[in-house]
Amino acid sequence: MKSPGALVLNPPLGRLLVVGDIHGCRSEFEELLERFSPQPIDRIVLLGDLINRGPDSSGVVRIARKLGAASIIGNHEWRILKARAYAAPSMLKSFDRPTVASLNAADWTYLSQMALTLYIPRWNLLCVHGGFLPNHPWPTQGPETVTHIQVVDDQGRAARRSDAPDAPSWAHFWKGPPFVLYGHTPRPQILYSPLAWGIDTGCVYGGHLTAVIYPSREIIQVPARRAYLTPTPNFHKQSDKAL
Ligand SMILES: [Mn+2]
Repeated sequence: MKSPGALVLNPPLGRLLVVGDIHGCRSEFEELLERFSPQPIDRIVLLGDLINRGPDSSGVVRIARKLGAASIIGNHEWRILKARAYAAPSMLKSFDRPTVASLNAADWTYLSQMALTLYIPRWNLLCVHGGFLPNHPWPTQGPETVTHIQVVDDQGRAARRSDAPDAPSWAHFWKGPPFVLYGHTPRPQILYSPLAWGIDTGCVYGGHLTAVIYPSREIIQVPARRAYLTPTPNFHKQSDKAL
């Protein structure tokens, strides 16, 4: 299957809103948009995992389409796109099935156009769903790495936090440039590293939906209406501290 493309953009004339993992939390996403109040010269970027786990995946995708938001591909979108491309429903997880059933043709087109990375050189800003393996040039890293990486294990490999709970976040090793905004690793608070901010604050687990506005770097956070899912034990664990 063809890898999603790397997007390089000029800064918008107005503001850029970069939104963390929404996971079907449509009401919280709508409240965030109300607070941001998008103007025609603004641009919206979603950091992937728009779908699954929460109450209204297709509703979130439809808002994203209507807004003309640029979306970065998350591991959830990558998996359902692969299952569709290979006509292999066995690749789906159980919670993918209601999502897949709810998507129309235009939704699939939107998902298939999601970018692997979004880079704005003039702002030295790079957006990605999961992150990057340190000590490898970021533009050469493919979807399996950048949509999945959470931590770096003691062999220097990309790993899930659940497989290596004491391993440091990839962001701990990130030396830039550029500065990275990422999601995928849910934590109760934003993880501020010197050159990377992790803004998945676990809305679907009852945390917050977080966004960063550029160039002001103002933060908007909307509390979850409720916990749609019980958090994993690692959610509240703060082993992956900033430098
Ligand atoms: Mn993810």
